[in-house]
Amino acid sequence: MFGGDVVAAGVDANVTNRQRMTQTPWAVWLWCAGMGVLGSLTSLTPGPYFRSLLGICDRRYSSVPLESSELFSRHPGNPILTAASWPHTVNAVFNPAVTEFDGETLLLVRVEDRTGLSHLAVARSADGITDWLVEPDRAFLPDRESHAEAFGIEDARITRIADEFAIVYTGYSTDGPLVCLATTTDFREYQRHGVLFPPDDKDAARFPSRFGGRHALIHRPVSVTPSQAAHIWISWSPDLRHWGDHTILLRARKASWWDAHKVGLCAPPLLTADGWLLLYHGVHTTAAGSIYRLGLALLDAQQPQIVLARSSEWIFGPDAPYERIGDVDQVVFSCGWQLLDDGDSLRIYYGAADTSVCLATASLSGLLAWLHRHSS
Ligand code: BMA
Repeated sequence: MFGGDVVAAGVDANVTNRQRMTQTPWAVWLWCAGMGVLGSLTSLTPGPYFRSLLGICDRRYSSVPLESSELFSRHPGNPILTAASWPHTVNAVFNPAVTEFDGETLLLVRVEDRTGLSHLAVARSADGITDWLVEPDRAFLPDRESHAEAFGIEDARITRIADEFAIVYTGYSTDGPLVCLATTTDFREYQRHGVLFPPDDKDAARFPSRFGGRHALIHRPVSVTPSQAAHIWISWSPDLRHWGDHTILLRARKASWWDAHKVGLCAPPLLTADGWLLLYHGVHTTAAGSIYRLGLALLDAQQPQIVLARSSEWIFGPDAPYERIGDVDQVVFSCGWQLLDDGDSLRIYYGAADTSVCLATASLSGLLAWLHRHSS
């Protein structure tokens, strides 16, 4: 029912060449705890600069509303993958898609090399957290001779349908970003199915099931009139080639809202008892640049063009130093989540500051309860 987003776990089988994640040294945590005690006793807390470096130790400087901040737990080993995890020189690794493959967690990571162009690389882990095996020979590389992928491929979303994995990704064409589809069964051979939507369009994913025999795709075209409106749309197809009944699902809000400038789908829709849960990103533009944060929406299970709920507040935003500072500051951007066997534990894999791969966990029932209370 949940398509490719189910279940981690499984036992590792003689995996070599593991790229190990960087753990926060225990001494740092001890130091944070010590400074907290010392600070409350003597008011000699570290200044704001050190607090920002140690952002996870001091919630007073968090920009995330307290209640929302409690929904997600950042993994203490974040970032779980960095450019240094790769066996060859790359600039940044971020915005991974996720699925379960061969009993392991498989990430299709956006890798930006030192040309500036991106491709999608496979990283696998038995527990989905540590001991990642990066496999460059399984990478999905852009067809640089084609119009659609001339400047690389980016930001995949994976939907498992039976034994096949549908990969919807952004092709960076000579005329801007567009939506492409590929499939694979082994993450070694990739079959391209061409361009689904022309530029500018991205942030797309398939549903794992059909509706009345038709396929549905969520995507994010950008229109130039009356302004740069970047809303989330849903479109329909009998055959994955011919698309119609295009409808706006979620509009970017206006003015000072957290999701005023652009919105776009994050992970593929997740079927819950209450409907399809959407994780989406919203962009707020400030004098200092854009801030990318995450919010939730809920679609009707049978008629996903009907929006049942949409979060008024963001639920996850840049806070930790690795999210605030990087190649693109102030960005959390997710392309995949994974529901574990217990049916409630969610893992959200995300790119931090367009630089590294991170992990946060949440309770599905907690997210749904929060969404029902904070729907606008
Ligand atoms: C979006 C996408 C993402 C990127 C984000 C922040 O438009 O291109 O890949 O993470 O911007 O730079």
